Amino acid sequence: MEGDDDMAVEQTEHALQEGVNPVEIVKQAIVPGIERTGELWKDNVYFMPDVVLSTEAFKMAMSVVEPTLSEIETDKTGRFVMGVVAGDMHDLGKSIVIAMLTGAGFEVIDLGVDVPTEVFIEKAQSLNPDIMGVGCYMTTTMLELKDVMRKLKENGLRDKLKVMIGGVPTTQTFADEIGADAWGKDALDAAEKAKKIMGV
Ligand code: B12
Repeated sequence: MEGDDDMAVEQTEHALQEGVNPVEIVKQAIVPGIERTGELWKDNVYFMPDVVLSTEAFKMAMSVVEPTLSEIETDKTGRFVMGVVAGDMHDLGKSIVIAMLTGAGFEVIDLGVDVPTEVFIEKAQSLNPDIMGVGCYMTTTMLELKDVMRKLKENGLRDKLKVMIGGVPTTQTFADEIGADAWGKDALDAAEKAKKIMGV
């Protein structure tokens, strides 16, 4: 939370060496850490540089635990392709959602940030995901979500996958308006709804 990435790596390695279940490390330490950062940001205790430092520590800790997560998750819940809309570089929310989905047993393919609509379409075709997650973090990039939905339909892909959306300016009402299958309030909500979609 305090952005000490060396310590984040050391503590994660230490927990793994001690035999702590990697899913529990994500659920009980790494995710709560970044969620607390989000709360401190909301309460005006943390400023943007603090948030950026916390993210770096979050990512470093995740990089230690991720290889072990994919080793133990042999029985996948489903395939989830995730990306952030064009023009939007925010990736903290996406990283947390990916961590939670991985913990829930999904095979997650991360398309990254600033993803053009065409790439979402191309990946929907080539990767054949069960669910496509689209993140959007600014009011100025919300129209891109509509564009992704429209192009999925135009390319005959809409009935082949479920679409989940999320990010600060999005709401359930907006999700309904653009015809998304689900909206995730936070990472936990996202993982629960994704599991529900898969019937788990
Ligand atoms: C950190 C941050 C940054 C960092 C990003 C670092 C990074 N690696 O991501 C930096 C400093 C780089 C940054 C840059 C900018 N930012 Co900024 N940023 C933020 C800030 C403070 C926090 C966002 C965040 O990470 N929150 C914490 C995460 C954990 O929460 P979350 O994103 O909501 O995600 C949760 C849920 O939404 C959900 N979820 C998220 N994604 C998904 C996806 C799916 C599919 C589902 C189901 C659920 C889900 O689960 C997540 C976990 O619980 C917000 C303020 C705010 N209150 O949000 C502004 C904010 C988003 N930024 C803003 C702006 C304007 C910018 C800049 C344009 C600033 C500038 N002038 O340069 C640039 C944009 C660059 C670009 N093109 O994208 C504005 C957007 C305003 C608007 N129009 O809507 C905000 C709202 C700040 C403000 N009040 O003005 N930013």
